[in-house]
Amino acid sequence: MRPRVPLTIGVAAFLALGAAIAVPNIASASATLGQHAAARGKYFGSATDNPELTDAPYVSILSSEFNQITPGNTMKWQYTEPQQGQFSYGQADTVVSLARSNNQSVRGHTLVWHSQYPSWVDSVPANQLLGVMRNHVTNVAGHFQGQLIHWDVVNEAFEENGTRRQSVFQRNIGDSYIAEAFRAARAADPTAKLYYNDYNIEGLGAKSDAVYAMVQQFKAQGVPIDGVGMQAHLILGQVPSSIQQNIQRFANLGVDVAITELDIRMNLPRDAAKDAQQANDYRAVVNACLAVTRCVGITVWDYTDKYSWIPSVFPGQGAALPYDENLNKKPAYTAIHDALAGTTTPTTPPPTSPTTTPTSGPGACAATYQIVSQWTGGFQGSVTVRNTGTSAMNAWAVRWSFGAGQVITNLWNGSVTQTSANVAVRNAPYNGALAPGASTSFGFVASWTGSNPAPASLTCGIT
Ligand code: 9MR
Repeated sequence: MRPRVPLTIGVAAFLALGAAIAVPNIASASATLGQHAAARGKYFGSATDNPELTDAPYVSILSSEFNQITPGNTMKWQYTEPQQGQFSYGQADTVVSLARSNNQSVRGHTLVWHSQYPSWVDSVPANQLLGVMRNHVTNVAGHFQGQLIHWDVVNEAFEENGTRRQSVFQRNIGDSYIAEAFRAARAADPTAKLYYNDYNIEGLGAKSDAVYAMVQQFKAQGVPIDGVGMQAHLILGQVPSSIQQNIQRFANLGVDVAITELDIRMNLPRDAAKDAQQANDYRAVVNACLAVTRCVGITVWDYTDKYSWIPSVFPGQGAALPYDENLNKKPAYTAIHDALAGTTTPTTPPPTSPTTTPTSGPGACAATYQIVSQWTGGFQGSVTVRNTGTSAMNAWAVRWSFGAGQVITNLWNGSVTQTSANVAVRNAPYNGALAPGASTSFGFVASWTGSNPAPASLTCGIT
């Protein structure tokens, strides 16, 4: 990657002054896509798939560059309910726990789709399919309850002309199947935001009009929809010019929007001109999302050409992602990075050392506070909670007081309340249980002005 000019100037000025403070942290100057997105109140994520997780260099970038993960396949019906009533979550759990260990949020993909479902579904009598679909949604969303930021509840239910796709669900249940799936998902996981997800709805057109009309109707009827996922499997040079306007019109209906499966394919082979066009295209998509407050984040459909789905489905096309097959960054990466960085390029180093308050005895725990990255006006923090006692814990709570007006804007892997300076974080439903010696962590993004000292002390306990 080319050196960032502001860093070069900053270091030179700093050296010239001969200041006697710590050298700026180089890592903060070349912050990750996830860190820059967080600084803009959004996420930048990647899809991944279980077979790729044996590729250590791949996992290293996946784990560090992105702050959101989508399992590309293993939450789909064919994996999660391969036989009727027999649920299987091992592979999806692997992706979710990897993401959690890296402080990344997870989008659930997908509960009801006309593709990648097991053949037994086709044999369910028509008058039983609604119950079968509800049972699937209830079990799968229930299994991951509290662990996901979003669910793609229904995927790709419309044709290009805006009519309903004649899937097995549409044919046997009728138009109401989408609303029914959303209701079942809300009941099973009240904390995940519920999305309708589709492709070719990034710009204005017949298909996005049909989705728009559905969302409008759901809002009027009280059907629990929270967001629209625009997949954005795009073609080089063909980012719809109306993309920002289209995102905004959905936002104006009172739903969030996410770019869920972004890739921009080209006719192979790559060359410099195509790479430059692709960089422009990625920049346009990122800027469109940044321009709309309710556009909450962007996910690339895996991050490297090594694992892209494109060449197998579109022969002769590919090179659609921001890293090449050798995991090298392409011009598209730099374009995304710089668009996300905007005016908030991190310039200040993480200023603090971790603060730890160990305690001992039954039910005792220790909390360690760390600033992961910091930029003008904001920072990402992480707190590790360790059971330092001799018996298992089922719940924990960590408290501290911010010393300089910091305010948490987003926290994951825990639930937070902040009353002026006082912060209390309790475990999420899935990370309260800690054996003696075991630890877990939660992450957060917060704002700061003036200075950002670490809290003087933290307390950790079971209530
Ligand atoms: O990336 C997925 C690929 O590994 C699968 O073979 C394919 C099967 O259809 O599904 C891919 O992901 C799709 C996603 O779930 C929905 N939108 C289109 C994506 C590309 O096909």
